[in-house]
Amino acid sequence: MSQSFHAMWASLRPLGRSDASGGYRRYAWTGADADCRLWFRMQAEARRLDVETDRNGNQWAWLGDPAAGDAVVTGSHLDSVPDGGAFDGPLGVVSAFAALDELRARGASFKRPLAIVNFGDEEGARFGLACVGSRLTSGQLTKEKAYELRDADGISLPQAMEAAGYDPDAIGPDPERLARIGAFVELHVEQGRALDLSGDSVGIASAIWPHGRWRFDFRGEANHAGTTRLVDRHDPMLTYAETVLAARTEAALAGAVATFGKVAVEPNGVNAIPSLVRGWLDSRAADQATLDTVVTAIEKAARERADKDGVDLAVVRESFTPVVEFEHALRDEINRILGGSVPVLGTGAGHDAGILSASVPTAMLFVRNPTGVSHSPLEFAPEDDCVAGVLALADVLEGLACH
Ligand code: HGY
Ligand code: MN
Ligand code: MN
Repeated sequence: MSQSFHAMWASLRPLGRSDASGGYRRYAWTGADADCRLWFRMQAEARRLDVETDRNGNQWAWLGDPAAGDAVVTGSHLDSVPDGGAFDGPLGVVSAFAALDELRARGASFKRPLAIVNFGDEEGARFGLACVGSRLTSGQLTKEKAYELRDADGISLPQAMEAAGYDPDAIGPDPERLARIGAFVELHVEQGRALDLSGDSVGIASAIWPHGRWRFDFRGEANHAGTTRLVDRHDPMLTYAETVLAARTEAALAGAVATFGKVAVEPNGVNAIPSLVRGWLDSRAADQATLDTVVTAIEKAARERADKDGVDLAVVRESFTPVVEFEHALRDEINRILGGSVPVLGTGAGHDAGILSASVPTAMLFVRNPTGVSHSPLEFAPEDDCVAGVLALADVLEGLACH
């Protein structure tokens, strides 16, 4: 099995990789995305799996008849954040194929259909909304709302899908497909250091923190950077800067996290006071009340500073995922299959499993990430931990689908 893991890792590695940063730029409905989709199809066909792409662009590779129902599904996503790492998403997809190879080597016989899935647009790097593929399929994102999504160049999601050869008119909920799933298990690199600290290769997810993305539009007054007196300025960059600092203060006070990781400035000239500064806030907390408190406090600080600067502020929530508590029965069954002493840990990272958990029994396996670094070219998981993850996933799939 580790041979097939290596071979898949090597063939996937160059797709969508930036030579400049060493990170990945696999954005929804782009050429890199198409390359990854072709890679997925080739891996599935090489294993004699029936491959299909659903109405929302998610890819499914089936062993057995989906119509039989009660399928065990595993997989993750292949898209990335800008300059993301190699493991976030792909480790779950590669491990799924490698786990199937392992089960075939063991001579396992499947009593339930098995599927390996590649969910489209999990990171929302291009259109700003996380988990578009799984949200559409589970009915958590309507076709109307999906049609409103635009990328930085003003291209809409349906336009991008059409340009990639997909029919955007078909998108929408897929309850029949979800009804055929008995359990979904997503393996993912840990985006934290809990397993490194506990000394374990593999862990099981307990919950996902509630988290969201808010766009702050700070609208000021464009003017000359060299001739406009300071007292006469309505400079949105100052308001933005104050808001970024307030975000850190409020998150620290609440034991939450808040990040302004993306900013867009108009007209973005060195010698021009901006007319508009757009900042995107990502905030997460262990519970909803804390998250609400933090975001409310950040917005309050932003408005107070906006008043002082004579700047207009509009805040738009662009993405939101409520707290996810993974189903205990499946979680505990997986722990039993894996020997009963696997650490169970929460995470602040969102996943398709979190979205699907509202519709089907869902669980997650985490693989140790010694630095905890993610959403960075430096993201890394040691080979022996990756192999341990594949073997654990194979045990889980065997326990769920072969007995
Ligand atoms: O942002 C997240 O938590 C995930 O990586 N999409
Ligand atoms: Mn991610
Ligand atoms: Mn991910």
